[in-house]
Amino acid sequence: MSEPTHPACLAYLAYLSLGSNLGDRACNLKSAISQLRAGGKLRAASEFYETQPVEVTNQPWFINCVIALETDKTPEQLLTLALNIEAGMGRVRQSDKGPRTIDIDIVLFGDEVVSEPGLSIPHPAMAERRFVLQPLAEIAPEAFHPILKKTARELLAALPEGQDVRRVDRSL
Ligand code: PH2
Ligand code: MG
Ligand code: MG
Repeated sequence: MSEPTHPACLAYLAYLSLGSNLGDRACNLKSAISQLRAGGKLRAASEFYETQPVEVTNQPWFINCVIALETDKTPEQLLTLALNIEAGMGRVRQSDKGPRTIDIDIVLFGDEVVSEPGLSIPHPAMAERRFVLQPLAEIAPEAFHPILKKTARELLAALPEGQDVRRVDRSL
């Protein structure tokens, strides 16, 4: 991102969606969250939710959560950190949207809009995904989608029925 729109002195509030459906899912999320602290200040972390797989449905249920990270990194730097954490945790990209030990997606980055190869912010599918909107609305109901001009709370309320999302005990 170029200088005028992203002065290095300004911190942005980024929302990241984390998901795991292989191995010890809750443990994987906790490990990723602690590693993401390298990217800024962890301002909030949602509860953990066990979620029905969507889009590619013949795979194990996920555990998902959303965190808020105050960061002075650029979106590209934050993406690089996320990809490095995924790789370090042994993520193997076997199939698009298939099973994974850890997936870290930037869903919002302040009210920035980013459209680059490999990085689209807001995340293009966030408005259709209960596994993103429910934890996001839990920690930030007023988080604002800069293209759809709607809050997380409004997007969640507009979702059709379906997509089972159940809060789970973090210690499980
Ligand atoms: N991620 C996907 C595709 N489908 N379903 C759930 N419940 N949770 C996810 O994190 C998820 C998914 C692609 O990233
Ligand atoms: Mg994803
Ligand atoms: Mg991803």
